[in-house]
Amino acid sequence: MSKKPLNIALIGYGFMGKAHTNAFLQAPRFFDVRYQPVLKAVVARNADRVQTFADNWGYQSTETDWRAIVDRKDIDLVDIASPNDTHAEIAIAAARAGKMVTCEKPLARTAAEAEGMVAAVEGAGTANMVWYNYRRVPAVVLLKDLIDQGTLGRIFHYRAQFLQDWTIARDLPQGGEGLWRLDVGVAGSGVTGDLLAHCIDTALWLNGSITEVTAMTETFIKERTHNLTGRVEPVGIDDASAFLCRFQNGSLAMFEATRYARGHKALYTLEINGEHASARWDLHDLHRLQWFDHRDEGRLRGWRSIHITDADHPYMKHWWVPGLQIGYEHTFIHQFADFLEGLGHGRETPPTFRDGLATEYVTDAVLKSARTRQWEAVPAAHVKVA
Ligand code: SOE
Repeated sequence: MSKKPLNIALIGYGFMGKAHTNAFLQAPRFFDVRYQPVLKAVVARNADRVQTFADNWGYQSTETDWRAIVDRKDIDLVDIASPNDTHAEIAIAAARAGKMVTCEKPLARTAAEAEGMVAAVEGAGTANMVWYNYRRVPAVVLLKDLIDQGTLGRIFHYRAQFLQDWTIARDLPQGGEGLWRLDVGVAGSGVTGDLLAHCIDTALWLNGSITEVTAMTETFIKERTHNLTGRVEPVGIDDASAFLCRFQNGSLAMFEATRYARGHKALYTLEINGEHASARWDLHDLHRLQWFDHRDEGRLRGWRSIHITDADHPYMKHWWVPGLQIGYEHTFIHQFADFLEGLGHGRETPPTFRDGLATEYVTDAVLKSARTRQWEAVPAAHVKVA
């Protein structure tokens, strides 16, 4: 069966632009999907560098202003991989022009911005998705299946951490290319929106809604030179963020993220404890699920380390022979393959913008609680926004 072309315009060519483009190229090669992504255009302000990116990855054309893309009739899908302060304006304009929109996480800088984006895509009835890629790790998908089947029983606890160490140096500037994550105006927040957002998205998916949070944040280095102004300016982002929360299902949880955990580069770990079983997962060992089942025969009971590389594990039949591993980039390929599959069947593919909004409500409540030093309620994201 011949595949239907899906003309894509990518906005932004940094780390995420590469991860997304690789997914556009590989998804139809390894998965049997009805659409064929076509790399129509890539957009970035620097004309020479965007052309180099286009040549390297095979984009047919370049633009230096995203508005040109929204006006182009030959674009079906706008993929946003530019810094957080650009997401809302581009997504809303693209949706109003009838384009499908996929957006790098976090969906926006604040829940208020995200609400506008949800209203735009839902109002236009256009396909949309947020790139929370860790939902597509095979071990995490297997855990989701086990939870949904009731294998763990009643859930008591959820714990997640995302630890990095790349901003400890005092002389690291803030702002500009590569360092916009340190500039609160561009990023919206620090580790809360950048790292905890991943932990929250996975948790909401695995364990249901969060109802209330109490949080603390800290900015360890209060001033840094700004790359764009050349001046030493106050740092507005949170360098570390931790919160306690309650889930709708009655379970209690602890979350922590920091860029000041010396020795940890991207250590995302999660654990869930149920009445019958517990599971642990670790991004540095992403193809393993640690599993403990209290129903095992007593003398043999203990933690098992399951190597998630068999053909009956989620997504794995599409890759190599059993025992051979996949990595970080495959999570994006899986997510885009699911998106193409969803399009082929007229279904939405989670996490949608509305799912992304649910995470924004939690991150907003975390930042608010850190300011007020009070428990803060988290609004439900299933209510249609105006
Ligand atoms: C930050 O260093 C970062 O690149 C995040 O922005 C990504 O979302 C995360 O997956 C890895 O770390």
